[in-house]
Parts: sequence; C-alpha cells; structure tokens
Amino acid sequence: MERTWWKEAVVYQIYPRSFNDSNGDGIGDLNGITEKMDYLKKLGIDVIWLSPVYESPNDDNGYDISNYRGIMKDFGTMEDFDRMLAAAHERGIRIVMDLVVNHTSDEHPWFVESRKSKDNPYRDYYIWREGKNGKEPNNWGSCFSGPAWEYDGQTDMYYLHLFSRKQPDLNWDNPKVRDEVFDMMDWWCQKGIDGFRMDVISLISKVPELPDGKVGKNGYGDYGPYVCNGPHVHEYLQEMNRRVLSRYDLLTVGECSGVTVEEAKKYASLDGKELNMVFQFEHMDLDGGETFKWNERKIKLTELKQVLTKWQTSLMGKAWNSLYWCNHDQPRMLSRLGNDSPQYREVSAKMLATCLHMMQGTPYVYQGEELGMTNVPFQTLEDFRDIESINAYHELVGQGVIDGDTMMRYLRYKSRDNARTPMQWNDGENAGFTEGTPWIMVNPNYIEINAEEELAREDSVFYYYQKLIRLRHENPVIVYGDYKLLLPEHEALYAYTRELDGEKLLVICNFSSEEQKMDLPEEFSGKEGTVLISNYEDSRPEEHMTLRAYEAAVYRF
Ligand code: TEU
Ligand code: CA
Repeated sequence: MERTWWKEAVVYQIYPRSFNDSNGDGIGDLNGITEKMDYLKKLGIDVIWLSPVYESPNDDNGYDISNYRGIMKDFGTMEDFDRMLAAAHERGIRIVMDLVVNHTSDEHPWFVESRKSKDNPYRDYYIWREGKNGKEPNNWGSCFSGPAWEYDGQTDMYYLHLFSRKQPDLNWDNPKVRDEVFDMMDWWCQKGIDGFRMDVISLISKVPELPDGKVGKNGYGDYGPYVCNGPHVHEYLQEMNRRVLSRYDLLTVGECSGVTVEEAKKYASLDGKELNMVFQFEHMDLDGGETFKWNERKIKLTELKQVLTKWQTSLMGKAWNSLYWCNHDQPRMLSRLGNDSPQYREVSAKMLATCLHMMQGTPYVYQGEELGMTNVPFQTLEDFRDIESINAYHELVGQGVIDGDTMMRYLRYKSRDNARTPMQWNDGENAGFTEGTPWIMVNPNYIEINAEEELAREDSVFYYYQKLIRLRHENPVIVYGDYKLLLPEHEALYAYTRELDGEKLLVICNFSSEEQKMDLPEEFSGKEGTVLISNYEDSRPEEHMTLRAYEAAVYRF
C-alpha cells in the first residue's frame, strides 16, 4: 500500500464556538484557537479539522452558510483566520476546513435570488417543486423534524431542505452550482488550507423523481434511499477531484450518512479518484431504533465488533478508513460505551482510546475527548441549544409518541449538545473558557476534569492520548498492518491483532467493570511479548490472563 501523510496523521476536531473565547463575549473564536496552538502541538496531533467558521445566521451553528468566503463575526475576521493558519503551519499542524455544500443558508445571496421568481438565473441552484393537492411534493421528513419542504408564497412552490428550513438543498445537477462550489474550494486551497471535511457529501445527488419514503413513527417518510449515495454522486466527486482536489496536497474526508462498505470502496478508493476517506455511521447507529436516535439503549459489544471488523477487513487494501468515537453530532462516547463514574472514568476513557487508535485508518480526536470529558447533566429544555434536540422534543412529545420526562432523559443521553459544552481548560470560572457568559452551560464537573489538572499529572487521559499518537507516528504496523478480530462472540472483551512484515500487535480491551479471563492466543504462545501501552501499570502478556475493569493493553511480538 502506498504510504502517505494523511494515512499516518491523527486529526483533532475543533468546534470553534466551544473551544476557547478570547474576547469575553461567551463564544469561542479564532484567536482563542491560536492561543491554544501549543496545547495541540503538545498533544502531538497533525491536523485540525475546523467545524464551519464561515458567515452564518447560526440556525445550525455554522452548518448554514451565507457566505463561503467570509468569516463569521462571532469568530473574528479573515485576518484572524490567516494568523491562526500561520500559527498552525509554523508548528507543522495542517488545517482542514469543513465544507458544507449539500445546502446553504436561506440567507445566502444565491437563495435570496432563487426564491424571487421562477425565471431568476439562480432559480435552479436549488430544488423547487410544485405542491401535490395543496400539500408538500412528497412525504419526506426533515432530519430536524417537520416536513423536508418549505412552501414559498412568492412563487407558490416548495423548496427541499433535508435539514432545517433555513438550510435549502443545492441542486448539484446544475453545472453552474458545481462551478461555483469548485471555484470557492479552489479559492481556499490558494489560501493555503490543507483539506476538506465534506458535510453530508453522500446526499448531494437525489433520485430525480423524489419518491415518497417509508413512513416512520413521526409520520414522515424516510428520504434515505433516494438521497444517500444517489445516482450521480460519484460522477460529481470525480469531477471535483479532477478540477480541484488533485491539484493540491490535501486530506479529504466525506461525511457519508447511509454509506455501505461497497459504496465506501468507491468514495475512498486507494486509486485516489474521489476522496481519501469517509466517515461511516454504522457503529454510531447501532443503538438507534423506532424513535430514531432517541432512546437509552446500550450498544452491544458483539455487534460493535462485527461492524468495525467489517469496515476494517473490507476496506483493507482497497480503500482507507477513518476512525472516530466522538464528534460534534454525538454524545460523549465515554458516557455511552465507557463508564463516566469517578471510579472508572479515566481507565475506561483510556480503554476506548486504545481500542480505536490501534485500528487501521486515520483517527479523529474530538475536543475534550483527550481529557475524558463526559455527557452533561442538562436539567431542562432551556439548557439545550441544538436545533435537532429542541425540535425533536417538540415533535415527538407534541405528537404523544414519547412523554416529556422520558424525552428529557433521552436528550440528556443522546443530544448533540453533550459534545458542545465549553472545553474545560481549568478549574476557574467557566472552566477557563470565557470571562463572559458562555453561550451554553459549562459541565459542572470541570472542577475535577480539566486540561490544567491533566497536564500536571503524568498518568492523565491527556498523556495517554499523547502516547497513542506518538506510537502511531513511530510504528508503521499501527498505520498499515493487517487487522484480525479474535473472540468475536465474547461479550466483554474486544481483542484483535495487527500485523506488518512479521511484526505483530495483540490488542486487548475489557469493555466491562468485571474481571475477564483470556488465554494468550496460540499464535503468540511461547513467544516473548513486550508492552507497547496499557492503562494499568502492570499489564503483562501471559498464557492465562485476567483483565481487570476496563483494562486495555497492547503487546508487541
Ligand atoms: O451532519 C449530518 C448528519 O448526518 C447529522 O444529521 C447527524 O445524523 C445528526 O446530527 C445526528 O444527530 C452534518 C453535520 O455534522 C451536522 O452538525 C449538521 O447539523 C448537518 O450535517 C447539517 O449540515
Ligand atoms: Ca469570542
């Protein structure tokens, strides 16, 4: 397999609104990121993925863009951006921009024009349809509740919005839209940025008939089958690759809801015709159900292993994986798959990190994950800021599908806001995030869980992540080795091997608080193994092993 920098890199995701506020207005900003560049250098990451910093009315915290070439006032100026980029580059850190081009804001000048009249030159930049019998053109529901169509009285037609009504979908079948997007991408590349994370890029090509979808618990049809991996998506990405991506040295990752391994082999093929890698959702959707993500179900370890192993082995030698537990759309994995009680928080955070970072693919660390940050004790609906959470509460409780108290518990467990509370820098006021009033509450556990405390303590989660990142940089077997699952039926242990040029790693992770027995697999029997990393001081590779609560160890043979 060809060796490239983006296969060997570790990416750190910053959600700028919640990272660090430099001017006391309660909102994180670009200068705040620049201030913390040495912290990121110390962690050892190679790349920052910056969630959107473009001009936006913030209906969905910047994922609704009104100007792709301007910086959101809350976050600073283009000069601040350039300074941040230079500060990163000086330290050998690359910057990957979020590219949100499945939709724009309804306040983007293209849409302002588009809605004016049926013959406006920008009309076909978006997806307009006539109503059916005085109702929406089809039964699709929006990802953020309500119908996926908004009626516009000006021209007596509806526009499609898979997300909020302030996020109209672009019409990628229009070559002018593709020209505009590619020009804009080129402009950022000329500026010197190092790649793109492409928001819901798997949704850009819709089946032209837009047929009704299967009706779910909320009464709306599922658009998934007609928009995920649609008819022209690969053609459009290949065009993007020819016209922009291939002309620069970039890291590209497509956020691909609805992606299967077969589709991923096209998006992220090692021949480089489209993208470097995709974010898949299968492991994140394992605890989904009738009421979508809203429940308190626990992911079964056997199912998790089956899904992640399928991705590891099917893409091996054909396409490249991305590896993630956390991002700004997911609750904290530590509270979901690990154990956030004071007794086990650190050890289980390290276990989860070991399990993920020893796999093949490019790992992504989400801000605060390296500190073992947890879900948040939100009290009332007023504590939430996320449009998805607030709308889902009103829709599902309003329709009587879920009662109010139950839905509050579901929000507390699954809301995206769990990942969006301020980064916990120290035990001072507002966790050192801001001198003003933070735009969303701070997790009260910042007194115990914060960067300053962890930086001063050798056995902290922070230094464990630092070590995992360094090990990846130093050991090609972690990046390129073959993956093989052991004990697929075991309900508490996740064990696997990696192998490259005769060098072997044995990775063992105990996902439970109980002791678990495991015999050294035969292939290692009688061989001398050394400890590469572990979250207990005295982990050893022995013929008969007893794994303690959340113990994780990597042995090299
Ligand atoms: O997320 C796309 C996506 O698939 C989400 O709808 C995801 O399923 C949901 O957030 C899980 O609860 C991207 C961005 O990452 C997200 O922040 C945006 O809200 C969304 O696109 C619209 O741009
Ligand atoms: Ca600020």
